[in-house]
Amino acid sequence: MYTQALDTHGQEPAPAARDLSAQEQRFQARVDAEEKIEPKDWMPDAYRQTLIRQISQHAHSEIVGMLPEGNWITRAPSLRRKAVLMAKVQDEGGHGMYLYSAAETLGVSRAQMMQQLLSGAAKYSSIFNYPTLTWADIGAIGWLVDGAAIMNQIPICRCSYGPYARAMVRICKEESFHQRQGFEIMLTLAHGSADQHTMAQDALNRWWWPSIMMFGPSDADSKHSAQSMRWKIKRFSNDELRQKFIDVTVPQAQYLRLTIPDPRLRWNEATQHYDIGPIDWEEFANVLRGNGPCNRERLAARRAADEAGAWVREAAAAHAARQIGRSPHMAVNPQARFA
Ligand code: BYC
Repeated sequence: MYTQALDTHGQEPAPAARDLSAQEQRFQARVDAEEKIEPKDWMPDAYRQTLIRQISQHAHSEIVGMLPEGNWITRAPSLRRKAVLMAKVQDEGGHGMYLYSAAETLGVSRAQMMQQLLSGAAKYSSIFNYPTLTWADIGAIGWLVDGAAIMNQIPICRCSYGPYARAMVRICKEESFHQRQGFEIMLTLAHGSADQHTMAQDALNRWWWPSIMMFGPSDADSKHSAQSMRWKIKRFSNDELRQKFIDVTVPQAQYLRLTIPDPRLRWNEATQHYDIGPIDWEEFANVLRGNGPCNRERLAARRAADEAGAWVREAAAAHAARQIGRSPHMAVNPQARFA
């Protein structure tokens, strides 16, 4: 349902060949020929920096994304729900680890990335700055947020950079399970008692627009899309993926007998897509500026976890140093975070 065929329309024309050095032209030819770029291959510095930016933001999103759902592990309504949610949150942590590892192959250290997150300099997905107020929010996150994530991430399995593409294959399989568990929670609630149905509708009301915004600014305002599509880091524009998500999700909401909170939502016979009402880009910008409902809480939680875990990293580094017969003080490795 979420799989997408290769489609390159919407790409801007490539810059004139004379604007690229011979080395850049050879690089672009490899990308155009669908060859994978590997860590030791030559690559333009801007390609490297774009990947570091996107992959590290993606990794941070997975790690911060553990917080809103982790909030419900102790309050899950049954042992089965608790076990499933714990597994899902653990998966997100694993995704963060694969992605930090993929970014490290580009020459950035995990310590640098972590410092950027904890200082507030790095971005992570806007969606995780919203609170999880009821159990139905866990259903809505799985259904909508993981659904949106799959839509965005399936094309990244064909990203030109090998380590990122390979990491995404496994991540997408797990995200697919996450989406189904969320939909199943929503199905149970929406077809349950009147109160449960109301709770499911309330969660949809609060998570719909933030999920739509997850895909990023509209194409007209997306500063990185054109170049990232030329380099085949991105395969579809933000608006194309957003539309695919809407088209897939509206019938799912109908099946759930829930109402999408958009009075202007209409099936457009001419385009064969759903039209939606205006997106509140001011809200999106505000969340990106750090002023969403939970931005401060999320960073505070990550900082507290980093401080609380310092002794574990030090102990792991000391143990590793002893294993290789060196002084622990010489071998304390700041990159050993999460070791
Ligand atoms: N939130 O030129 P644009 C998950 C930023 S994890 C915050 O379109 P690009 C999950 C963008 O970074 C979900 N910032 O950029 C986890 C850029 O800022 P800078 C995360 C956003 O990179 C746990 C600026 O706006 N998924 O799903 O071409 C549990 C201009 O945007 C957002 C990924 O990271 C946003 N929503 O396209 C459950 C996927 N959108 O760097 C689920 C990989 C945009 O210039 N990333 N910005 O300061 C991507 O596909 C792309 O980076 C994006 C943005 C589509 C997100």
